[in-house]
Amino acid sequence: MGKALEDVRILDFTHVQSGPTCTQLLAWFGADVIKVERAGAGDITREQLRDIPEADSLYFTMLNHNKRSITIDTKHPEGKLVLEELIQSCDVLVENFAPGALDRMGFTWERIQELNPRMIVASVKGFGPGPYEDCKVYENVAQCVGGAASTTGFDDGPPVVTGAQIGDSGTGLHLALGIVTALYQRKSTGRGQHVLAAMQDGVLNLCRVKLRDQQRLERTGVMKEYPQHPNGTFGEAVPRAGNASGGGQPGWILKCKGWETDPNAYIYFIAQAPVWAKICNVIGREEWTTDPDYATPAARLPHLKDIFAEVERWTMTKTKFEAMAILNKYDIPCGPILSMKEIAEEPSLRKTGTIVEVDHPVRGKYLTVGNPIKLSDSPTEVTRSPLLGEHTDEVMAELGYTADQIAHLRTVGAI
Ligand code: CAO
Repeated sequence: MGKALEDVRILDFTHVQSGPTCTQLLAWFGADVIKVERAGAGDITREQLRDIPEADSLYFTMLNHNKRSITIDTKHPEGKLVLEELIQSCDVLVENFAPGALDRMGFTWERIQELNPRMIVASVKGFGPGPYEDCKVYENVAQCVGGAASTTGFDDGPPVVTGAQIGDSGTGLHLALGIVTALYQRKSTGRGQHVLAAMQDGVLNLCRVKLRDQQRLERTGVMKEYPQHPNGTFGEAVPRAGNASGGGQPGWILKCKGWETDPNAYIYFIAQAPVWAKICNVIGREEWTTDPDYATPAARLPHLKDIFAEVERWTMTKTKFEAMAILNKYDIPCGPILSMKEIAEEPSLRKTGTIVEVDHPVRGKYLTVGNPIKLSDSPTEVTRSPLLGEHTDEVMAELGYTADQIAHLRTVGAI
């Protein structure tokens, strides 16, 4: 079976996490992704957080599957010529260098357009145009400036960053959508364009509901579904909501059997209005279905803490999986808090290719997260990440270089 993006060639100038997430996804959809790295060094993550000496780190391998690696010194005059040929033969250039780095290399938007007017240039930057556009940005900085940190954590504690890499991987996903959209538009215009995904914007997009709440707070002065209601106070800005649900159905994390020793013996429980009567039955509080203080969603809002405490008395008598099985029988939305160990060992995730075991010539077998997006006509086969410069000769030969020319470029340090 063919692949959705099999005609697309990508010049992958990305490093660390945000850019590589994007190009890995495009590679999984079938694009030929050629990763350009510096000889002798490569993407800095090859050696970061190493768990096996001399082997590419899991940080690198898990973000660079299905790609080819070519080494080029893009500041060497002869290296620049190779890069120019690659620009002429590719459809998309993806980069997440610090602001201005591509220009300093001599590859401005104008120069790239001169070389290949059909080229789509896609960039991740920390910030969009404005006062901070020249700043370098990493994941947690993006979470802080995009509204995630100020709205995560508990009201009586400091801002908290989340383990979900919404700044890096989240922005990589946004960029991938921008690239595919630009490729689609190129079909009618014949022209490339610049695609920018700023990490601050990507995080803010994922925190959209909090800007919703900011405006609700300004209008009404209170947010009745937040744990601060009815006993706490609200300030000028959306407060941290603990584990409250971001949607219209109240939810909270509750202890389950074994919580005293197992840090993940918890379940997320949603007091969804349509199944309120079933909830009352399951926990043995049938009278709440008719009690005017509990019978309607609005009446329940000031009592959410009591309600969750009562449900927790029930969940503490069950393991998280027992509670999940019982609650789902009654269509009551909930979810066990799964540890990474439990997720890694979950057979159904292996079956769908969401967790994949990959073999690597230096590190041996390891687990990775496969393509979370499943296309019925473009199935993903996850292949290992490339060794540094593994495909330099192959790609150079495709560009028409002879073995002697390749040897010369290697001798002068251009590749
Ligand atoms: N040959 C020669 N030089 C190369 C090269 C190659 N193949 N590849 C990269 N370089 C050079 C760049 O041209 C740049 O040189 P100058 O500073 O002289 O212009 C230099 O390597 C370093 O690039 P950088 O500034 O991007 O890297 P850094 O480690 O200093 O910063 C990061 C890293 C991530 C903070 C920065 O790239 C950034 O802000 N990127 C945009 C936002 C982003 O993606 N952040 C998330 C990263 S994932 O957590």
